[in-house]
Amino acid sequence: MEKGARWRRVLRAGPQQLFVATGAALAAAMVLVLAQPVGGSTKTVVDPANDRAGMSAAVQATGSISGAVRFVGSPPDPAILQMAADPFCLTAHQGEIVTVDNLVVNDNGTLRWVFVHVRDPRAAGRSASPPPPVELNQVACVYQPRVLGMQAGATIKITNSDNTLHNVNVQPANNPSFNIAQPIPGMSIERSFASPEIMIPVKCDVHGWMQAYVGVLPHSFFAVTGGDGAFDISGLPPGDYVVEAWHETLGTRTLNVSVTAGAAANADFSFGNER
Ligand SMILES: [Cu+2]
Repeated sequence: MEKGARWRRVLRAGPQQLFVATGAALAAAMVLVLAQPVGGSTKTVVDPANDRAGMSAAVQATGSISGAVRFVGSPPDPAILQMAADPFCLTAHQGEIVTVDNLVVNDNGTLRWVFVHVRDPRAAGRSASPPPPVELNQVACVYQPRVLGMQAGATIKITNSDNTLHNVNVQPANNPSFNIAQPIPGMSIERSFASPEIMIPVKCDVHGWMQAYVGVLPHSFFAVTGGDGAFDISGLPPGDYVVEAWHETLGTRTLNVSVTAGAAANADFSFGNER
């Protein structure tokens, strides 16, 4: 019922009903007053009957893992991409030098496109259902992004933003494969991967240089490094974890990390061509 209508009905009511309505309003006001923090601090009262396995405490008392992924040594000169096979791709990058981005060393000496994830964390802290959707786009004959993470069961939307033919060729090891042509700009498909898999390669058979990787995990504790090479994984229950950094040409590195509540544990990875 609309709020005003309810009060109009109350005002038209007799003294007895008005007394009941006023009493209910007073009780509601008292609840509001009692719910205010006392002495400037907020205290959450947990009913033990509804707090099976201490879930409320676990949700509140989390920590994070953050760090950077460095490249040690002299980065190789990146190879230049030849896009002449498709005039659309060539024109889209007119005046640019496009390099193969399978090993991108940032200006600060860190690595881009590293998939960092927590191996086998405990069940606590998994994200809500359904997990958030992700997108993979094909723009100027390059995948955006090159590396992305998602949760098992989430939707991945794959779009062709180009006025040329791409095909999305996905050949996972633990999930069903698919190979779909997208000849028209704006076309998109939506898929999902039920099983965790690191990493699922995505490629285009029309443009041999087009390559992307999708990491699928049963939880939300992952990140992909960008132009600053840094990552931050939050919401972890306190405990000891193995954190893995994956790079498509340099392999994987692992670190043992202890997470405490309310703190950021450091995990700096190093890859390189000098060991
Ligand atoms: Cu393509």
